Amino acid sequence: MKIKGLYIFFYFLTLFFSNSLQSQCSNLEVNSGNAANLITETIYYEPFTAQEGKGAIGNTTDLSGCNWSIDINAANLSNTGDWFKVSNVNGSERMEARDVDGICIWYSPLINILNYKNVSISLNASESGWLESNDIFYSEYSLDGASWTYFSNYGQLNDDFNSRTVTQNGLTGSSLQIRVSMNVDASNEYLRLDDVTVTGQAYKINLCYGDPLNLGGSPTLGLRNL
Ligand SMILES: [Ca+2]
Ligand SMILES: [Ca+2]
Ligand SMILES: [Ca+2]
Ligand SMILES: [Ca+2]
Repeated sequence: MKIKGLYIFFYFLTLFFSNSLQSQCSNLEVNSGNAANLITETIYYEPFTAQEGKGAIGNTTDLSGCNWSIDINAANLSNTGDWFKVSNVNGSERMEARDVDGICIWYSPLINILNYKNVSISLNASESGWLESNDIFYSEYSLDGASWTYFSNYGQLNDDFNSRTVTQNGLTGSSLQIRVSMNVDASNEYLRLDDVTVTGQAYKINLCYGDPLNLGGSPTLGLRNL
């Protein structure tokens, strides 16, 4: 009778622990295959929503509340009909250049991309009016503070390009900054920037407390002087 009682005790003990372990680890999912846990996340997105009027109009600049900046030192905004500002175009706010007579530059903030691989940038470039070859829309990035580099797809647009999605893929580093240079020289010519987006891939995995995780590499043995 004693032995039978012990069996029943261990049976319920086993039942209790197996149930509690199951509930603890219900979120554990193991995927096999190459890079199965890589997911794409949006790191930075600028749609210029609710920022109408931010930027420069004539000789007045207002960037309050913006995390981006501009440089209009090379431009000539001679009256309030000349601007490099956020405008509402067909219901969507965009950064817009009109009659600026010199290079205007839009700068993104410094974007932290340290924990991501395969970082991609995309932005929407568009124009309106009859543009010429000296009306330009250049998109560049700087990785880890290095020199400015044109996006690989449509990094240098000019003349009547209509609308383009400008892209750069496959970046890896610590920090990223984007700048867009525009120049148009007539009041019926417009260049517009919208939806600046940075995405990257990161490893995501849920682990239960006590589960082993091998991150690769060789373990090293440290000996302390006792
Ligand atoms: Ca927009
Ligand atoms: Ca002007
Ligand atoms: Ca055009
Ligand atoms: Ca022109």
